[in-house]
Amino acid sequence: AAVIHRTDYQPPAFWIDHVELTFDLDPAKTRVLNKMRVRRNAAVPAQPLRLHGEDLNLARVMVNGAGTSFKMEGAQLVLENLPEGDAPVDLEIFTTCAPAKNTQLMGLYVSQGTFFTQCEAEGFRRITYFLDRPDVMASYTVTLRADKAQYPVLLSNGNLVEQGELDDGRHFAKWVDPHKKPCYLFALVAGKLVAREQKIRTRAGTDHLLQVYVRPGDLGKTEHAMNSLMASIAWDEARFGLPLDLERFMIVATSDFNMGAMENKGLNIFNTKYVLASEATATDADFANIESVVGHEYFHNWTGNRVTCRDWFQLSLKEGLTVFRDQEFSQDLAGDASARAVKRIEDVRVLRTVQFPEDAGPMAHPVRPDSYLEINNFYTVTIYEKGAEVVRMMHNLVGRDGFAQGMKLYFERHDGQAVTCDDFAQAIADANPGSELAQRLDAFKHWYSQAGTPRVQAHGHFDAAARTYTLTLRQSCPATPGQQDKPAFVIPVELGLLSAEGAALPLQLQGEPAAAGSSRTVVLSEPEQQWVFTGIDAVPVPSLLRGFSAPVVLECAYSDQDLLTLLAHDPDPFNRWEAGQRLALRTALAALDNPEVVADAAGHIAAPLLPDAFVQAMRSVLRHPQLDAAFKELVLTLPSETYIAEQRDVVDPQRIHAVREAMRAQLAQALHDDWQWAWEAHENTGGYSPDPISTGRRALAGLALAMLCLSAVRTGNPVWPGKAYQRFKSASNMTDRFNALTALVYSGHELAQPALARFHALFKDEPLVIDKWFALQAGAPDRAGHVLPVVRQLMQHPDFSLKNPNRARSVIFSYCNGNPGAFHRADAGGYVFWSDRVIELDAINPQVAARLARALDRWRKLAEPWRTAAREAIARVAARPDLSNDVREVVTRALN
Ligand code: B3K
Ligand code: ZN
Repeated sequence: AAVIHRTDYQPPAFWIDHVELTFDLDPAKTRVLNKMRVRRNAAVPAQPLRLHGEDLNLARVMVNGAGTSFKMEGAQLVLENLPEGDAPVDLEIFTTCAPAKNTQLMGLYVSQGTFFTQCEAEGFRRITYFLDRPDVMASYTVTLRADKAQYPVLLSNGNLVEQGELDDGRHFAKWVDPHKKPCYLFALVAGKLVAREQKIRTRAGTDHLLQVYVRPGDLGKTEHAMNSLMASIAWDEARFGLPLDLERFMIVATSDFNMGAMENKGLNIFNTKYVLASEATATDADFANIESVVGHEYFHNWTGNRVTCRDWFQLSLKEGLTVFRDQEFSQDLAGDASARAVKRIEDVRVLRTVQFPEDAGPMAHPVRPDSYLEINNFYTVTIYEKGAEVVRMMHNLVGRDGFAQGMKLYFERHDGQAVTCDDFAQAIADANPGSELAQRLDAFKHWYSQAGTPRVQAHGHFDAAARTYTLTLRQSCPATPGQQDKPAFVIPVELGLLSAEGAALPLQLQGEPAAAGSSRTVVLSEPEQQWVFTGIDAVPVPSLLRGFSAPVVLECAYSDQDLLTLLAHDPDPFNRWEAGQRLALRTALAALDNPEVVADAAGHIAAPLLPDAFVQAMRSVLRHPQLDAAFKELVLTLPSETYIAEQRDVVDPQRIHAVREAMRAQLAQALHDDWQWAWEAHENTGGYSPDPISTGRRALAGLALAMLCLSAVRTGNPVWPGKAYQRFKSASNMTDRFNALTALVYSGHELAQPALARFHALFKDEPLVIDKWFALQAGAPDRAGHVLPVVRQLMQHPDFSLKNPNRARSVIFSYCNGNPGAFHRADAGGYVFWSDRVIELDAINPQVAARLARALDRWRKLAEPWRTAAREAIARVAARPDLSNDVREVVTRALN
């Protein structure tokens, strides 16, 4: 296999205008008749037609109704003798494939007796020979034929135009998709499914049928998904003027799916995890995820489907933009400024704990990558979440209305086309002439081409005599693979200034007529720049990068007192939270460096690490009369082990775990009475509703209970574990029940075992809940190395299966990717386990294996003995001759 380079892009030699597909569906051998109308692309020199194919059995090729000669070049089917000239040619290709054997879940596969497809990025070639590239857009007519008793529901993209009976108990359905689309958006589903249906009339007055298809027993869990879909449709119309362009919009859920969901035109296919929810089986987080994933896939209907990517290097064109849109959707639905900020903090937390490490590791790549071996490896947090940050910066630079204008221009120019990230940025800038974005567009686009997380160093200088405060910002960006020196980024820094008492100060820049509001954005576009604020009477506390206005690491020599001031008074909730995180991080880093801080044999650090002022500040937040519970929960949650590790050049994962656990235990004990108050004040949220206020209350109550159990275990007091067990048994919703279970398991109390057994018995027929049961145990804090044996045992459990991605993730990923304290064992047992699973999974499902392979991305940072052991484990995987491209690319990059 060869590396593909962005700059090698060539337009296709042929267009495919129309496709007529006929499927005879059979799990062992499905027959696919593909009739295509192709024509030469007159803009490029004449050349043979090369069609992609993978794992297909080719039976017949015909050109304009007659047999033809062809040859195979590797997996490609090459037709050298097509008629010259630009008259359309009718090509007919007949192949078979074996869906039941398809464990990769790419192309056509069977899940629990139902047929599904997944074609993005390059799965369509596993269904038929085709020009499997996103810039070839065709209209589709699809006929599905199958046994009626086993496959009563037959779905494909677009509109159902005909259906009827065939011989031998078979039936058929014919679907026509009126919209041209790239083949990665093709989908079919066939099986025993039932649908929740909803008819809607949009603002524009058009009627549509919405359907959510699930397995028969699951219909009762589809209400939230349907509500989320209706909300998405209304939102896109209201905020961006983008209407639903289909008579019928379908969502189908499957329990075997490689990722979250897929935006196939008019026929979204979803992982059940992002569709099914009831208060008894799904947590608040599940409800929120469903809302955002349903929104995300729906929003792709315009950003991705109507306007798609020219090539896969432009993936963030649709993904970054659509993540931005789903984030905004969730914020708009959440309501007030506080709820919006909570969502923003959660999003930034993901960015910083997952994307920042990616951007500093061996897989670092620009938002628009330059090369890849396997495109599936580039469905990353950089393409998605950093890509969304890039769109957010554009949005903030041109303003909300300006951005809406830019979107309008983007669709005016490019509807029905396959375009590039440049086209998008150009449209936003052109719609906003004179904006900061338009003025610096070329430099701004470094965000697309340069990998790595920029660092911004801030320095303030107060001049009492001149009554000025001079802010100096300096930027740099670490080298990343293939990129040493990088020109300056365009970095919008939203900021404010506070007095020592926490009052907002005027933000009048030297030379400006009058003070603007109490928050404004300066744009750092040089390696170093200064801003002079006038009319400042005392040393201010700068509140920088408000709302996380750019995806950078901000370094500022804050005193503890500065941070306490920000934590208590910053009107920007993001920075208020950030101040608390900085204080906690500071303590963690100091403890890591302090040789006097030592853990005992059990890994416990007894000495108090957190200063009184911090504990006091946390108490004030917890008891604050105005702050929302959701926000309090975020502030009272310490930075993750992964985030702490990222701040270090050399990482001792065990020590980080011990330090963070000690900080947690201290907070648990020092605030015991406050936690008790928090639990009592928030535990009763009344009837279940997944709204932000009740969600926040449950989150804070859950944290309080966890803290109370933690300190109870340390003091030997049985009261709170007993209460947690009662709550676990009596809870009327999954959030409260699972929080109580988690409190018992994480604190290591003996009641955890009976609770786990009871939980399994209660939910043995709910696969998504059993996933939680597995994940909780594999992700639990390690005590004397107990987690790895537990994980090995869990893999022997009758409910475990490596073939089901959700289940594999719930055990293996929760341990390897989500539990650093347990995974990084000094005896290398975690790494050996990891390498075995990567190899095992690769034979089944390379995409899932390659995700797991990323667990040791940051091995170079590890202290000994972990570093050597990790390198050996990666080398062990790399030594396998038969690896997929997916895993090969990840381990090769890791070792280079
Ligand atoms: N576009 C799909 C992701 C496809 C991943 C293929 N390996 C889901 C999404 O981003 O909406
Ligand atoms: Zn997407």
